[in-house]
Amino acid sequence: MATTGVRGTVRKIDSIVQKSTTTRINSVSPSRMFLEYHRRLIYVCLALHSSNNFAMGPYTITYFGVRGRCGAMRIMMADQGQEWKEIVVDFADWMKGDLKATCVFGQLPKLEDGGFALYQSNAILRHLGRNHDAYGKDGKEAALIDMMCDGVEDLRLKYVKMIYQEYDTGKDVYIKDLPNHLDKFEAVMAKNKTGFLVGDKPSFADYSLFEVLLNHLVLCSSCLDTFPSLKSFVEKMSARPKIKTFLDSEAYKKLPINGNGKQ
Ligand code: GTB
Repeated sequence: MATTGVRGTVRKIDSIVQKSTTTRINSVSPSRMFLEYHRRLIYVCLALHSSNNFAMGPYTITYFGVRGRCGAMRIMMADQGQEWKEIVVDFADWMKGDLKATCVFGQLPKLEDGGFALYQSNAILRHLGRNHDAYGKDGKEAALIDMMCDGVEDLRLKYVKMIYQEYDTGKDVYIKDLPNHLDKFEAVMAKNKTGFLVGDKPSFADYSLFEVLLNHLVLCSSCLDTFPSLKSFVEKMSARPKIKTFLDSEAYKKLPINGNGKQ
């Protein structure tokens, strides 16, 4: 992923530099032109580096006062040693509609990275993955990380549907069926042997899986008992010093998992 990003940027720089060199320095000698080309390339690189293309914080999350769709990104930023600000939106204020009207899909969360605004929690995780080198070492790892993130999203959507739409009638059935979903993650985790889904360090998909598993342990404390690799994954992620500090913080503990109080 990083390679693709750099290649894309280099192509962009090339086209900018080519335009400027052909329009302004086509009357000088080839050697002078070569030097001028590279001088301008460095200026463009510096300009891009200090623009939003390479922005890495300060981040601001705008969301409701719950863990919900922001749990994974918060854990990821904490583990990466990245500070962020929170704008907590009161649901009654949200219902007035003014903020909703400004959101691309009429929903939160929103992440601001400097002057760059982004919606959709998984797009935000990917953005953080790119910024913090948590998106695999090459294109194939990045594709596998995308696949695992989409797998976590499928499970998260089932969980959210049960929580918000059928908690009283569907919780027991959901818990009974849960092993049929967790076994897929167990198989991937056991096969990789590094303690992470893909590669040998945490990716944004690991943070997403970790957070969804924490929620499931609240729903059913024994749900990982038959999944040793997932159980060990949760224990090791929870023990990472910056994650531990975050999970132990009042800021984290005071937030309900979901917006309707069910968990
Ligand atoms: N695909 C999107 C993503 O991944 O970011 C889904 C985002 C989403 O569902 N956002 C919900 C939202 O903005 C909040 S998460 N809802 C308001 C709307 O659609 O107008 C679920 C949620 C619901 C209620 C509360 N609450 O009452 O505090 C908190 C969170």
